[in-house]
Amino acid sequence: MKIGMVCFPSYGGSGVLATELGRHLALRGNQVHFISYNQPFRLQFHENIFYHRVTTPHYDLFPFPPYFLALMNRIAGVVEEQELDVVHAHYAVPHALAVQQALTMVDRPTTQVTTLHGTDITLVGNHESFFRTTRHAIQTSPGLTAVSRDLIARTREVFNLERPVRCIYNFVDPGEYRRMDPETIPCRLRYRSREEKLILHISNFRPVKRVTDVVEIFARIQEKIPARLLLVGDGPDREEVGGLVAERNIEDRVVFLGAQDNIIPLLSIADLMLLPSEKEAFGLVNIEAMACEVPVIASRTGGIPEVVVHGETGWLAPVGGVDQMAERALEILKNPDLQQQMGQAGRQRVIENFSSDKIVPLYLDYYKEIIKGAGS
Ligand code: GMT
Repeated sequence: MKIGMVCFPSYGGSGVLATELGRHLALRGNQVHFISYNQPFRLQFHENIFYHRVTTPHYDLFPFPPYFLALMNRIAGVVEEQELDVVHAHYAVPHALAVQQALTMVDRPTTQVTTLHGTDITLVGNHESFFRTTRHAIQTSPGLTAVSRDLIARTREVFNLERPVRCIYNFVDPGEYRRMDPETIPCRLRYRSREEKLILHISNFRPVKRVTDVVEIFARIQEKIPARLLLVGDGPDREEVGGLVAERNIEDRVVFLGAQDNIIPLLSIADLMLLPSEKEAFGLVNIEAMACEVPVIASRTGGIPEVVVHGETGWLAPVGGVDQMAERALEILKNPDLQQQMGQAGRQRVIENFSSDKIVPLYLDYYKEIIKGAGS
């Protein structure tokens, strides 16, 4: 099959998911064409993977570079030149509409699948500036998937949508995401001493992630046991988080690592993952952690309860419940057997439900179903 992938190339769950999906489809013999303004950051070479850059010209008349027009133009060109069977739009805004409009410009029966990732519905798509276009694009996309059952429910609620939406969860490759022997990781003792517990948070530091809650939870943990906090990622709340770390007087216990490409060594030296988000359609980072046998403490919101099993692979608590999250964290960190048990249960859950072997065929089957529908 020849598949177009339209996604954001930067750090962020939807881009990572699209890139990994493209890679696994290519490994299965499909030809995959990425179309974006930059090469997706985790994209590796493979003979079945192609990258088509979208360039937006600057012109005095345009106060804002018209990326949407350039993107549509590029998609239409690639569809025609490469004779694509399907174009997969990741993130509704603006990709769903860009693909839809591009396909009206070509003389081919190429069809479209759109995947909703979360903030495209809960934060961006429902903004009054985008509401009508987002609703129209997702209403008319031939194929529509969402990354959790909760996101499907939110989409129906926000857009008053009745059309079918297929739930296809995020995935990881458990062959790649597996706990390395911590003794083989050179940076291990740089971030923690042997007596200390290591708590990890990875995100884009947007307000929706509530990274200040991570600091509050950690401040409570380190009062009771020797521990360090490793913060991976960067974004708008970075300054505020730094300020809170200073205010709580825990600068010597917190390490800011910035955005990182390879998080497997970091997951492998971690004892616990914290994700206290306000909203989270799925929480890709939770399955990355679980695959590396790291128990997760997260908020009971969005699609997280479909992923993290309360009391089995970690603990869930209400959004903002920092005291409760700190108590649950201490329960795990003070009990190595429980930590190991939850870690192993997490990995097993990923293998059974969120592995590339289980999920990638679901996308392929869905493409075939939509292509067949478009041809009939
Ligand atoms: O919030 C992020 O981490 C980035 C965001 C994105 O669109 O890149 O992630 C969304 O898509 C991921 C992949 O499907 C999901 O795992 C995340 O839960 C979702 N983020 C939110 O809903 C806040």
